[in-house]
Amino acid sequence: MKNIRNKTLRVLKTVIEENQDFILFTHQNPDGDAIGSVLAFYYFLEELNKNPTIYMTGVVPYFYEFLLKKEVKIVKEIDRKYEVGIVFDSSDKNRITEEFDISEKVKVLINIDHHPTNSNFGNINIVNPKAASVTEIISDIIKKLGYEISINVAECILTGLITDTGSFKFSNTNYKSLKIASDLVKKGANISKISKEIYEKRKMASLKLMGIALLRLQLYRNIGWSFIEEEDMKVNGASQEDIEGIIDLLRTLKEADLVVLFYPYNKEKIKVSLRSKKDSIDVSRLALKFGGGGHKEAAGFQIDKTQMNSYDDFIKKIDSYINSDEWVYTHK
Ligand SMILES: [Mn+2]
Repeated sequence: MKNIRNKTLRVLKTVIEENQDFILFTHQNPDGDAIGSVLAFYYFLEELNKNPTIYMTGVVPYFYEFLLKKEVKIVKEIDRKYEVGIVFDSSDKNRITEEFDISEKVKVLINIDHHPTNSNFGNINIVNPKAASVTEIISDIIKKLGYEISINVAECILTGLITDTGSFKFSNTNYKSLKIASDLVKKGANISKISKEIYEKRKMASLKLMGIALLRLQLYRNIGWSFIEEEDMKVNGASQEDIEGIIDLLRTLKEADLVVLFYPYNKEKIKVSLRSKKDSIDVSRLALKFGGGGHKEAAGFQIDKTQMNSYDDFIKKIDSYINSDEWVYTHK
C-alpha cells in the first residue's frame, strides 16, 4: 500500500474522524466501479456511524441494484453545504455534473481516482493510475486506516474489480488485483454470484441493442466500429444503462486493434466509446484529444452532433490522427 503517501492518509484519517456529514459523488452514466466505489464508501462511513449521502443525477443501473443492501440516501439535488465531499472514479469534476461546481457545495473535496488523465481537482487527491479499479484504492484506504472490510463493502469492492478488469481479463489484472479479490472472497464475497447479477440479468432491450451494434459492425483498416441511434433506443425502449457492455463485445473482433462505438448521449451530444487491443494505441490519449478521458485500454468522449458529419468521416479522422506525426510524437 505504498502508493498512498502517509501524509495524505493522515490528513484523510483526520477529515473522516472529525466530520459527520459526507456527500459522495461519481461520474454520470456510472459503471460498476463508479457504483461499487460510492456504495463501498457509503457503507464504510455508515459503519463508522457517520452520515453519508450520495449525489447522483441518474439512477443506479438495474444490474447493480443488488448492491443496494439497505436504504441508501441518494439525492438528485444539493440544497445545502456539506462538510466533506468525496469524488470517486472521475477524472474531472465536470464529469459529475455540468450544472454547478461541486467544490462550492462542500468545505473539503477529496478526489479518489485511477484515471491517468485525472486533473487533481480536490483539496486532497488520492490518484493511483496503477490501481485496476477505484474500489481497489478504497480497499487499500480502509485497510491502511486500520478498519475491517465488512461483507457489504467487500461485495461493492469486488464489483468494481470485476467490471473494470473485464472479469479479470484486461491487462490491469495483476497480482495485486487478484490478491485483493482473493481477500474479499475470503470474507464471503462471491465472484460467481456477483457476475451473474451484473452480466446475466440484462433486459431484452440491452440484448437487442447488442444485436443491432453487431449487425452494423464495420472494419476500416484496423478500426472496428459500430453505432446505436436515438431511433434504436426508442424502438426497443432502451435507456443509457442498456448500452453498457456492447463495446466489450465489439472488442472481441480479431481484425481490430481499436474499437469504436457511437451512441446517443443527449439532444446535443453523441458519446464515443473507445477500446484498444494494441499496446501502441493508448485510447486515453485519443479521448483527451477530443475532450474526454479514460484509461490506456478503455476511454471515451462526447462530441457535439454538429461536429460530426458522418460516422465514416469521423472514423477516418481517428485513423489519420493515430497515424499522424503528432500522435507518434506525443505517444510514448
Ligand atoms: Mn474505474
